[in-house]
Formats: sequence, structure tokens, C-alpha cells
Amino acid sequence: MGRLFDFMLPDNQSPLTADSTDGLFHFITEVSFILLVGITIALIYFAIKYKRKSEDDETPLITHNNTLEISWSVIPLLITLVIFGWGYSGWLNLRSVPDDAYEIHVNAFKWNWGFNYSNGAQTLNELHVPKGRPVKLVMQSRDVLHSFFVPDFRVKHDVLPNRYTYVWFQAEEAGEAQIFCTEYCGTSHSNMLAKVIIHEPDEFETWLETNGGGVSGSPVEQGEQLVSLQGCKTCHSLDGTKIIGPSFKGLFGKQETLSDGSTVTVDENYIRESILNPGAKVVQGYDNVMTPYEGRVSDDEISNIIEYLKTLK
Ligand code: HEC
Ligand SMILES: [Cu+2]
Repeated sequence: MGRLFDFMLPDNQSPLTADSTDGLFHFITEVSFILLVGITIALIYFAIKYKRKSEDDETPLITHNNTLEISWSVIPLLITLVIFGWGYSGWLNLRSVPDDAYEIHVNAFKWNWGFNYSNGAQTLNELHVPKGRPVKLVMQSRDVLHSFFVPDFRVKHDVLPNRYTYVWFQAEEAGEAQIFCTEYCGTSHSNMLAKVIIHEPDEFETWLETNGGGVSGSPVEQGEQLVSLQGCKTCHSLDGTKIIGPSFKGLFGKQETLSDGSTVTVDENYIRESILNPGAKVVQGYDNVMTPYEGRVSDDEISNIIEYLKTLK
């Protein structure tokens, strides 16, 4: 059934998490609308009716009116209690994950969303989920505060460093939904976008199988996949353009000028240090905004990334 303020809400693609939020949203907006109209009409009516009509038109002495005062206190109290009860039950529903939920781990970092699946599959900025099955996201941040928001599912939760948080939803139609970061997290916060890709259940199983096992192949191939999955390309281009950081093109072996005016030759050790502790040597003309990858990439992974960077001539 269409309701007056339906146009204000995005699609509802996860009724189990969205219905209660939408019901409450409509209730609050409709009650506010009725009050707005009622108060405006009363205001105009009284202004006209009690307009001063002559010089000796005097206001009589008014003390109080019990019936009026009790009703304008008790009615709003009842309305706010309804809103509280409704909101609380909706919140409990969002906090109670169904037992059979499919679990996916989420890593938020400036300015990407990484997703890790049960069989080792990994994706960046694309969350693949099956339709018609509850999905639980266990989320953490690797740097600052972010916030995970899917308007179509009505789920939103802060993502914190050093602590796990979670959301759940159940998408009922195959298709796509937009993910936003809704906590200001630095220069490219507004580009911290991702998509939910909702598959038919058997299609999802196939997708998992074909993408399972994580990165694979020769060291150079693994390095290439890591540079994508670790979000390096948000700040480093492969074609020589300068984005937030220097381009990877032609990086290996070149002479780099640092912020203190000294120069270094880009070799394995310099790249390794730049990944683990980017603040140690900052490139001239750039800000020290790269989050250290210490604890996020292994020694083997660093070696593979270096082998890949060597190929970008
Ligand atoms: C948030 C943006 C950002 C991300 C993500 C990022 N970097 Fe950086 N990176 C920078 C910036 C800015 C600099 C230049 C300032 C500095 O030296 O710290 C830099 C410098 C570097 C340098 C030194 C480059 C030179 O010209 O001397 C290397 C190597 C590097 N990054 C590798 C990586 C790798 C590998 C990844 C992914 C695992 C990565 N970066 C992810 C922003 C980023
Ligand atoms: Cu963010």
C-alpha cells in the first residue's frame, strides 16, 4: 500500500531489516504532518477570530483550563512512548542476527571496502551475497572511524579500529544496492563507495567456487591481485598520472626526491619500508596520508608486490 511519504524513502530490498524502520519513519512523519497542518490552521483561525476589533476591546482575565492542560500533556506523552517502543523493538531486531546467517568479514580502510568470504575469496568494493538468505557482516577498520551504510537495506553501523561491529540483512531480489561510508574519514571519504551484488543462491555458490582461495598464480600475478585487493590503486595510478600518491609507473629503480630534499634510489628495501612505514620517508610534493600496512600484509605478499611493481616500466 502506498503511503503519503513513500517518495522520501529509497527502495526496500531487505524487508526483514527495513520494514520496522519504514513503519516508524511513516508514523513519525505522518504524525508531524498532521500536527503541522492542525497547528497552522488553528493559528490562522485564532489570529482572525481574536483580532482586536475596537479601541476598548479588552482581553478577559484567563487563569487555566485543566482539561486542556492534561490533554496536551498526556497525548504527546503517549505518542512519544509509542515511538520509543517501536524504535526499541526495531533496534532489537537489527541486533538479533538469525542463526543461519552467512558470515562475511569486512575490512574498511581509507578509502575502500574489502570483503573476505568463508572459502578464502576476497573482493574489493564489491560485496557478493546470495538472495533470500540472512547475511551477517563482521566489520573492522584498519585506520580511522568509518561507517557502513546501505540505504536500500536500512542498515548502518560504525566501523571501528580495534573492535568488531556487525550488521545483518536479507536481500530479497537479485540485483545491486549501493554502499556508502557515512563517517567523514578524510580526503576521499566521498569516494568510499561500494556495491552489493545480490545473486540467485546457486549463482552465488558458483561465484564463490570460481573466486575461492584468494590470490593465486606466479609472484607477479599475486602482486597484481594484491595491489588491487589492498586498495593501493585508490591513491597510486599505474599509468603515470598523479592521484593522491605518486604513480607506480616507472617507480622501480628511479631516483626519488624526499620531503627533506634528499634523494633515494627506489629499490626493494625502500618499497618495503614505504609499505610498512610510509611516514619514514615521505616523497616531496605529497602528504603523509598513506596508512602503514604493518600487520596487514605478510613478508611474502610484500615481495610479490615488489615483483609486480618492477614490471610497471
Ligand atoms: C590512502 C592513499 C594510499 C594508499 C591506499 C596507498 N598509498 Fe602508497 N603512498 C601514498 C602517498 C600519499 C605517498 C607519498 C607520500 C609518502 O611517501 O608517504 C605514498 C608512497 C608510496 C610509495 C613510495 C613511492 C615513491 O614514489 O617513492 C610506495 C612504494 C607506496 N606508497 C606503495 C603502496 C602500496 C604497495 C600500497 C598498497 C598496498 C599503497 N602504497 C597504498 C598514498 C597511499
Ligand atoms: Cu570512510
